[in-house]
Amino acid sequence: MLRFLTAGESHGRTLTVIVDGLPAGLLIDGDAVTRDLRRRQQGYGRGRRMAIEADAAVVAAGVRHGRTTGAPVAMTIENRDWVNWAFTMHPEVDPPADAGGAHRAPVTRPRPGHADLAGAIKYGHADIRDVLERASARETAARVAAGALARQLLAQLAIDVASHVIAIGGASAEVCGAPFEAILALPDDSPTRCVDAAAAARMIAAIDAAREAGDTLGGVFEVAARGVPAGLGSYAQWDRRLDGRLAQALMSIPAIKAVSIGIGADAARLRGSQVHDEILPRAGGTMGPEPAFPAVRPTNRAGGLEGGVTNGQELRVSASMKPIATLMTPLRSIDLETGAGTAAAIERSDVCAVPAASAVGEAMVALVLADAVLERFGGDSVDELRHRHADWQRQVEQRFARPRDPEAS
Ligand code: EPS
Repeated sequence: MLRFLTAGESHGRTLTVIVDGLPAGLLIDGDAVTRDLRRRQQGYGRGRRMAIEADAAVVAAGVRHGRTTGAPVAMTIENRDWVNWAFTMHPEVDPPADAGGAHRAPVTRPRPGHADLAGAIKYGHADIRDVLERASARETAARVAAGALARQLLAQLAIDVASHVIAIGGASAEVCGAPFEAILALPDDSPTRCVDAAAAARMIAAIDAAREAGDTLGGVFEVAARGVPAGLGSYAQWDRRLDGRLAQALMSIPAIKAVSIGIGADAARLRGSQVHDEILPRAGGTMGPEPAFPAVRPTNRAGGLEGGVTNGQELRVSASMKPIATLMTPLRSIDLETGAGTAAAIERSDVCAVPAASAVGEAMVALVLADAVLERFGGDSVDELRHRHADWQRQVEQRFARPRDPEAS
């Protein structure tokens, strides 16, 4: 089982992440981890925090001479901004007055849409900073570091994960069908991560208009995975269905309000003949490219999952992100100290973070797929995992290599 835990606050000293269950012998590409982290910092409409941070992960455990040992991998990500918050975030009961940064007043005016009010009620906090520091989207940097390791494990089995943005506010691209290669070709510093240039221009205009109005925008991103073996997940038990596990992983990203598998909610208003992907014989019965399969599917509206199990098609899952909760033209709220009506607090923030969220979505999908691959094939070392995966592929080849003789018993 592959698990990960994160710790750390947005303006604390560091973020920390522990990834448990990686097989031994995986050569870790640190530059690739940094690349994933930097991609999360990109996106038109990101806030000024991104000019402060240059996210990179320092490996603190579980890796020796570049390779995983099978022990838990621990990584830390420095918050460069900590120096400006050291007094506010100091762990000591009486922080030294010269610890660093302003001596900030408690936050008492919850922002509608963030965890502020619910968190203050739940944990009994008088200062909402004790909520927002952990609820902040900053935590997703730790998930991206963990996801980068999962991505590198999946690459050992020729499984690739990529993402693109299909809508920001009312500006949307062709919803389904962006080819995987076109998604992969998006530059890391793409301002919108949208493969449709005309839609990307509309997205940027929508972000500019929202900024001008002191408002914010959300949108929709899709994560695609190629080379995913059939048979991951199971319909045998509710919590083993991979669609549910992927949905939970994506829903857990801050600000996500809906997840779709394949064509998602559109399937509810169409007929079966317009939704289900037919199964056609592969021409000549020969085995085609990965996955080794006798069948071809002319469509993939199911997004690579049927019955909670991968079917060998590309995985396509999308997530809908609500607009950022901090508005520069704040909405109405109350002051928790007095109960009086007032404007919500204003924290430094983004206007739009959908491209960043798509990078987080990739990480979460990679983590779920890596867990499902280890669950399906096992292996305490990467070599063992690779051999077991190759053996399964050979079995599928043998089983389907020739069209069955209808006369055969
Ligand atoms: C973010 C870090 C935060 C925010 C933003 C995204 O840093 P700071 O609070 O210092 O500006 O910029 O977080 C949110 C918009 C939010 O609502 O949590 C990040 O690292 O992604």
